Amino acid sequence: MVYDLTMLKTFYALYERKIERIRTILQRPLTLAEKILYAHLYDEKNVKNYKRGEDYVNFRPDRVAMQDATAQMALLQFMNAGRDEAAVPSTVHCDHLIQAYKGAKEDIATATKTNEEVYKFLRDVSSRYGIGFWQPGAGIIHQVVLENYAFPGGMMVGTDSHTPNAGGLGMVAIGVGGADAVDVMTGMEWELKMPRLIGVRLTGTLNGWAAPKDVILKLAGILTVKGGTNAIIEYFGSGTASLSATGKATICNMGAEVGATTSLFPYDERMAAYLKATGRAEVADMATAVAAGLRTDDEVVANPEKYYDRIIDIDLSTLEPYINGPFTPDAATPISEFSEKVLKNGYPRKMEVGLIGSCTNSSYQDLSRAVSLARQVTAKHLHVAAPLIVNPGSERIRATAERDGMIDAFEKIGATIMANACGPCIGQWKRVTDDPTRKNSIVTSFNRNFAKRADGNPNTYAFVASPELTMALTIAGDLCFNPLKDTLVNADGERVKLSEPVGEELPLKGFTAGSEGYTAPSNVKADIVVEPQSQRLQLLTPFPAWDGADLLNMPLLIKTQGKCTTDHISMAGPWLRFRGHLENISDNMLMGAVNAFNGETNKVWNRSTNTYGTVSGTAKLYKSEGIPSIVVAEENYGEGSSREHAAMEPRFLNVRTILAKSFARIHETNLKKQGMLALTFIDKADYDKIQEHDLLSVVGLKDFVPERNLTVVLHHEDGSQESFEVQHTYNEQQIGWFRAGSALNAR
Ligand code: MIC
Ligand code: SF4
Repeated sequence: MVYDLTMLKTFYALYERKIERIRTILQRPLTLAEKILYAHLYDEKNVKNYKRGEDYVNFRPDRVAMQDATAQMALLQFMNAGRDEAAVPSTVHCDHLIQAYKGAKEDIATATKTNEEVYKFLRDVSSRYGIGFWQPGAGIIHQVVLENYAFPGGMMVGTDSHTPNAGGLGMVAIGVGGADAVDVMTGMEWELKMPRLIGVRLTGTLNGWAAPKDVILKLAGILTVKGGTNAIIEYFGSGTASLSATGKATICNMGAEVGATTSLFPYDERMAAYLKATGRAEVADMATAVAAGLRTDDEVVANPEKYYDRIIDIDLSTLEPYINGPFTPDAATPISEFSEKVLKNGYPRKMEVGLIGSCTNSSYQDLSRAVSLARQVTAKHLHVAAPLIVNPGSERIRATAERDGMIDAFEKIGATIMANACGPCIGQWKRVTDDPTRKNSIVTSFNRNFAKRADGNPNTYAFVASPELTMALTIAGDLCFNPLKDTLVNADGERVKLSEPVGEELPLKGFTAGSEGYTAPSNVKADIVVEPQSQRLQLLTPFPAWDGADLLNMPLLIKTQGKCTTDHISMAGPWLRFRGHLENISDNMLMGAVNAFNGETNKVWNRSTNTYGTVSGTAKLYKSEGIPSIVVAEENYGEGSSREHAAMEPRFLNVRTILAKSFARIHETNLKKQGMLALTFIDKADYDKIQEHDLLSVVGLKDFVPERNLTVVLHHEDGSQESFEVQHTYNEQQIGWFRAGSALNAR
């Protein structure tokens, strides 16, 4: 057993009384999210009605999870925080650094060699500070958390944006940057703006080709990539109980794609069944005993308009399968309209690779439904037109799928089974292609499809769909194929139809453990050594404190145009190897962002040399001259990942301010934590006033206080000036971080 049963016993023993007390003080019915949030206030004395979307509140999460690509920076900061042991149960998961190429066995062997130094560091630090360690190949963080640690009513933070996956087991699980994880691991209060609540009412039951994934694919189209910012999406209504726990997890996982703080389902029998199947019958019993406290109050469900900030209805019975993309996860299209869209927009029609798995969609149910289609290939004498890649989410899933003949069925149709790791989902994919300059389409059961994400190729059009639809399109090799109505020609020249996918929610014979790959912390207090000449790891030097002056005459480093996700700011793939080395990874800063003045990437005007250069090279030169610079951006800047490198790199290269039309939640917090100024336009049209050769000043910093605007002055090249007010969301404490140079300095 890897989870802490004693902790859970105490938690459930106190839970009901806590909820009663909260209800008595607040004097109103509660939604599930409210119950869990208020039950985790840092100081129980502080129960009062917090204003959603406005008040900052301090919480005390139960757990922390970190994955290898973000854990390095999180732990480097933790090591500077002066604690001897993590204050709450915490785990590290080695999943992002394994490159998918030949198949699981070879790829893990290669990764173990190429990442030896990093894995050793993570293992040693984990052991030293009482943190559980999951080795490469054990599985993807969110799947491993769901199988072992998530519990109804709990609260956790994870250094990965898809941490909300655990909402499938009724846990408030929130993606954060490493500095936030350090707050929790040091036992300090963890701060979050009280989220707004979006209620999604599910009715009916899924049938046919529709899968849980389609709920969130449709919702992404409704909410868009920023519609969930600073909100928790709470699912309620009769339809919730018809979805498996893992299906719920898929839906919660991808809530990250609409920017939601987290997503949450009420406790039910499907969750209990999953807990039991994964060896946690005791947790299921304890949760069942307090079940009412793990659901939204009936009064809320009866009058949701009164209690949620927004309500969206989805009828599962009529839900169509969706395909979202390319380049953004909110471009949602029902399958019935997809082929028309493909033809109209000239998307490459040939479907070149199908990819199944990832943290989003590798449950037993997902795999078994996809396998039911794979089995039809042989039975109906079909031919699979595109290569198939499968990344199981965990060793437990892989071993069970192997025992039940599913791996074999995939392999029979030519699939390559990759490691139980992120792989192609995060650009760790050594894709073999005849011509990378050719536009090409891929379909994945993953969650994100930003440009260049999977294979680094801007010519790849990536679409996300359910595993079953991904499988069907892989068989057809044609984006215009609609398995609900179209037929395929088989080897005998006959027209055949794929039958609807079917599958088991949970393995009838139970899960088999596989070789789990978990190392419990030893707590041997050995010194952690980081070699000064290492290219992979670098100890952190604190950022300098604010010098007390306004930020004057900053050159515009880049004015970005359009989408600027964390993949644009700090690319993953080959750069993941520098996630523990701030100086080295800073060379990728903003290399994917489009310069608004020339439409190109990584080509910005350098005022010191009057030539064009890379973004990081230009910033580096300014830094060497002691000049701070500024970045200007459009909507939802920093969308996507929790990687705090996207905030630390600019800070390291002396960028002092990001001025955007809006920010994604995790990224805005990351910027604040690292002592940056994250400002937003009040009048978005002011973005257009900024010219390529401008110098920008931020004035009013001596009176930097919450809720008071600052002023930006533009010094144009012709000597004229313009100024406008900009706003910020810093509270007292966060202003302290800015003054101290970072949150870590302010401790
Ligand atoms: C992602 O899906 O983008 C990642 C890679 O898992 C990131 C974390 C990272 O950048 O390391 C995330 O989602 O937070
Ligand atoms: Fe890994 Fe992809 Fe999941 Fe991120 S979204 S944790 S990269 S599998």
